[in-house]
Amino acid sequence: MKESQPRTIYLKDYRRPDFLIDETHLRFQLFEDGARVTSHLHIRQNPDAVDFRNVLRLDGVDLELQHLVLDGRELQPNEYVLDEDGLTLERLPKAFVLNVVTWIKPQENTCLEGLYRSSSMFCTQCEAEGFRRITYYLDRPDVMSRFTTTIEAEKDRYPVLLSNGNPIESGESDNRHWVTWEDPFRKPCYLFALVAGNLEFVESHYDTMSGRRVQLRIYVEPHDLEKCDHAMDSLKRSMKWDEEVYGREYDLDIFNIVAVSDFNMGAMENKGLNIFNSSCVLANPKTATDATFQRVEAIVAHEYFHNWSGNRVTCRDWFQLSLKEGFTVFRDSEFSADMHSRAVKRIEDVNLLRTAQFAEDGGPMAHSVRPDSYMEISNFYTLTVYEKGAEVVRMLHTLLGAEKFREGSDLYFERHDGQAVTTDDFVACMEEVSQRDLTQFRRWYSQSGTPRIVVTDEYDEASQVYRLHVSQSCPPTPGQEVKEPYHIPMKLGLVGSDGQDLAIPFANDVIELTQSEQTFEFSDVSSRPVPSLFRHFSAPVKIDYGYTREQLTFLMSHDSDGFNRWDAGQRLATSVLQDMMEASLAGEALQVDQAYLEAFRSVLEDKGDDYAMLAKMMAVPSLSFLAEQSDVIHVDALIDARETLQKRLVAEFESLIVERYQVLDSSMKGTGTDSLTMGMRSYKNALLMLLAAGGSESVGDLAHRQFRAAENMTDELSALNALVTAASEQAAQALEAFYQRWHKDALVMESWFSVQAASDAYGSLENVKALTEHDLFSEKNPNKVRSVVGVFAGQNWKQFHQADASGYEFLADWILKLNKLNPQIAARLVTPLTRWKRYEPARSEAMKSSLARIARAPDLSKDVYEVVSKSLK
Ligand code: B3K
Ligand code: ZN
Repeated sequence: MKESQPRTIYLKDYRRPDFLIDETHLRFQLFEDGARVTSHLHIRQNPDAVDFRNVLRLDGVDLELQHLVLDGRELQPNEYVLDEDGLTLERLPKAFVLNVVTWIKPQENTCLEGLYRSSSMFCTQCEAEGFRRITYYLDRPDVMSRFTTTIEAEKDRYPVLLSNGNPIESGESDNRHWVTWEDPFRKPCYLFALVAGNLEFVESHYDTMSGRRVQLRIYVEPHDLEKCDHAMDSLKRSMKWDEEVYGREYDLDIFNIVAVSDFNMGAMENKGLNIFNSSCVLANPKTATDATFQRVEAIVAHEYFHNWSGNRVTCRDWFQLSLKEGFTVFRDSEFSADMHSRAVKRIEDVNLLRTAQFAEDGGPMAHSVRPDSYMEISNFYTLTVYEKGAEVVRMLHTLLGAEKFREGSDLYFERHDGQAVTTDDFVACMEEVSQRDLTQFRRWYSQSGTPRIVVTDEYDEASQVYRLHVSQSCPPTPGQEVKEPYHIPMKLGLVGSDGQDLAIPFANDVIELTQSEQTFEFSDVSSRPVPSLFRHFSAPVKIDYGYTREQLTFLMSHDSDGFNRWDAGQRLATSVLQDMMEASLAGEALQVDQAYLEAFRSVLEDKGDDYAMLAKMMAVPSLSFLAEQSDVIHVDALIDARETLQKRLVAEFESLIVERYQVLDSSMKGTGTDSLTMGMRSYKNALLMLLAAGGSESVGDLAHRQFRAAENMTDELSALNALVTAASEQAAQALEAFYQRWHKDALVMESWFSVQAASDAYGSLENVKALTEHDLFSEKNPNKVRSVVGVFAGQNWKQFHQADASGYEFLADWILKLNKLNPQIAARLVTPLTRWKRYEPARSEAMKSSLARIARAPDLSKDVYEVVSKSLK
């Protein structure tokens, strides 16, 4: 273990800043061996500081300080204190000007925070604490300043020079040129951005609701110009949606997006200059799958929506991260639901939540939506802060109704415009407009863990009374032994034997749970109904009601709620699979329940045209979902049960599946990306994948034909995936053909890497190691690391969990390698190992010892140290 542990930061220690920075003038001089950053800061004592201390502590990491000038006088080294992570000045006047000159080395910056190089460009990433790698500054979100930025660089290499706001001046001399940008909006430094490179752009415009014309540009490397249209259209749709649904209008005259190939996350909402991981913005049907199209649309929307929920109103401190992220995820998710199928979007979101977020909430890194403490804030950009945070906002929407919720959001934006605020401020606005007491509801922000709801019911035929008994509890999580009851909206349906919903006496069919145990009584119920609980997944909880398989098949075909129809199918499949796992553990023959086969048949025979939904309905629950449902994860039994089920489905229904596949395949060609066409493709390819996973004889030919005839990446990649999954004869040849066709396209090659890393047959440890040595692989590129190492550890259950622990050791080696290069990515990769306590003893021990080996390594980054040390507790 590290000798000196990283410091833990606590929410309870929050203090207002003692100093404010009204103006920030920056000058960047970019060179091939480094960059000089000159800052000119107008600083003053904060009149609202509590217990003011006249000590100015500026954050700064990996900077070479060249000059420090206070009100025109160069300071001598004995007038300030410089240490590893900052600079301290004392006894300062009420207001003063500080000039700081630092020299930094973007070329050597592999952590991809601050100013760094990606391909031939310079770019920045400052959230959460990257600005301190650029210059000494008050790097905290509650210090908001007006920024003016001048960028100076060689003209030929870097013809494009961008920053936030509007360009106001430019000039050139010899072979260098410069541009000055001014951002009229005050902002925290985490929203600062700069890009310099040899870029080209696609341009369009948007006329806002008040009639202002906004120039829209997407900057990319020249060879990516033909991949920008979809992001541009998505941006315009987002701008319109935010005007219509939230009354939010864009506020600058320019909105720029830049695509960057080396990026730690998806994208970043810098004011007026969003920077995107190229994989989350570039798409055309030839090179990107439908799933990518939808992801690009959602992320473009998400970053755009941040202009209000994040930028105009920002976070007081990083514990409030969900203030902007939870709200913005809720906003982007509703946007996608409006653009496509609401039920399908809900299914996808809930799938992610119930597998990955529930696992996080039940693991050693569990934290509340508003965490109480952290060592490294980068570790808290989590599914809990984002996805559970969005569910919490969704529950407010459900409790208040759409109209009051909109009133609350209007009040929030109006009251807090230009401020850095807290999640409490957000809830207070909702409270005020609805006149409701949301004190108990606030526990969703402060308590971690997934609540469990147990429902039992009784029906009394004589009195025609039906009762639901509902109890709630929440298991202990690290640092939180005891939980208080939550305020939970349960959207309920009671489905009568005729398949119709009974009328129930609750506004919008929402029952509010507030106590540990409650009973709800319904009168005049003429026969026993089937309860449809938490429709549309109205709360992020685990639901325990002893459904019979008959009730589940009944709900699958009769529930008026699309999400719950799908969920009934998943529950049925899960319960069947659980029986099969038990049989596998007991060494008995694995039986597939007839009721499930019949339900599956009816999905296949459904002639409706909601294809996207049918694709979801027929999906066999994933290994990760099944693992999350298990008390103890028995890897072999899990795989055995799931594989056996898929084989049985194919054995039983092969001809029907093939027929459905062929009808769809022949009725759709081309590259359309409308919802209906994408839905058809997803269903068709889900059928093909089932044939591949279930050992169909015919899949090799079908997939190979599809592979050769494909006119779009969805069909091409699905066919390749099917061939690889089925380990068919044609697979090796198809992988080679795909490589030949696409090796010049970095993003397409990421899929080529993942398809192999995820496969039993092609993703053996040996092959995966070879992939990491491939010419097109780079350990410095996060997308490549994720597509090989991340996919192997997260999706290739058979190979990653090899009984000899070789998969775990391989992952540990990578974590240690990346610990130095890119700590953020390293810490993310630890996730699969952190779940060691959930596994059967042998694997559990092996995972733990790989973690312990990481923990013993010298010089662990804060990022990795925090995750590993908490996981070993
Ligand atoms: N706000 C950024 C995430 C920054 C992550 C920093 N480690 C992207 C987003 O959520 O929109
Ligand atoms: Zn965000």
